[in-house]
Amino acid sequence: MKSFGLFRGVFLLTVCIALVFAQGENPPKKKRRGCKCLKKYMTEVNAIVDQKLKKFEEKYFVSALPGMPTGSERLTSAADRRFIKLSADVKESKDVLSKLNTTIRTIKDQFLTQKHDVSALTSLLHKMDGVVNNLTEAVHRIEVMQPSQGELRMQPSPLTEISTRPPGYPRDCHEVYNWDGMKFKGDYYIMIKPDGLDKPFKAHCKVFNNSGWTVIQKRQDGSVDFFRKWKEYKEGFGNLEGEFWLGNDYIHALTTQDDTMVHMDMEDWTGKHLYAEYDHFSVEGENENYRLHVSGYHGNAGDSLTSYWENHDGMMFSTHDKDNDGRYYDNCAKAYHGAWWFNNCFDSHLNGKYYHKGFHSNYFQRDGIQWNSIHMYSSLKNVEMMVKPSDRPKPAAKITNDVV
Ligand SMILES: [Ca+2]
Repeated sequence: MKSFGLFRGVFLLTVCIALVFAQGENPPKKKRRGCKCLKKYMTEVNAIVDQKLKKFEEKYFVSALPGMPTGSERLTSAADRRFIKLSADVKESKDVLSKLNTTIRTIKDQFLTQKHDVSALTSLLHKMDGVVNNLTEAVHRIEVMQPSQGELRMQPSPLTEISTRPPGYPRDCHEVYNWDGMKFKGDYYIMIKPDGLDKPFKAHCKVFNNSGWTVIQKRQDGSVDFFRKWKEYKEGFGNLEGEFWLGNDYIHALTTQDDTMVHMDMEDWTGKHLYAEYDHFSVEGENENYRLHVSGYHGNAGDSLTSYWENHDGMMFSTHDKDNDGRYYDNCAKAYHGAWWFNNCFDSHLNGKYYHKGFHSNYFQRDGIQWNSIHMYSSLKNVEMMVKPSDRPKPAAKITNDVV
């Protein structure tokens, strides 16, 4: 109130002084009217100022804050309240903005830090996917194998099974699998010691079809020469992680300690995967020239080991430096660049020459990796031979009517 009255007084005095000076600078030609004239001017100016202030109040405050007191008091209180409220709003908004700014800066820092690790995280996620898949498979297998409550009482506990595990090296890969040493599908490299051997050797073990298989032969890229001598086939050659022949002495030990089955995985150059499995497969010792006994074919590759046309069952092993084959006039190993249980000469020969793209140098030569029921005149791309104890019953002994 006080400040507004003072303002009006100063304003009127300024107007009067201005009028006096204006008259002094431009003296009228007529006679001066004196104090009456000044009083009249001041009254008129005062009326104009009041009118302007009233309009200002009505325009900016009365309509916005109805019901408030009139006059300069209302003007001041309304303006103060609005100012205080606006100040509070601004302060609150500033606080909110400050917090938001801090949060955004934190998120930005975290993003910049994590950006460098995105590729590593992606790789880790892929690996975790693989682990999760394997675990899912293992859980599924456990669920399938889980015995009923009645069976559970009859079974030894896992602890008992572990305590009965024999000391020393496993006899083959399947034994490791049965000890739960190979939980997941894939390749393993394990020291094994079949019966009859003085010392262990490193084997390539493979898990599939809920079994642990010992790999005895592998072809995949032609990196290893298979045209080798008797001694090399006896002891084995190549690289377990690439191409190799395990060795006839090891194969003999593996296939005679238990009734054994063999599985042959094959792929041709069109990408077709085929397999042949024989329920009973054994190889005699060196003194019998590693003679082969094989029977019980099943699979989708066709039987090229015990076929009518060229039966390899009962044949001895032959290399180019030791001819034990069934062809009296020729050396099959030498003629077909490999080593096998040749008859006269073969219906299958998985140790032949590796031909990239499968074509022989001579169409009729047939010295490649052959399984005739798949292809007669082209060589295979990938081969894997593996053994495990047979889960099929042995064939019944032949009944004879001989009179004793
Ligand atoms: Ca011969």
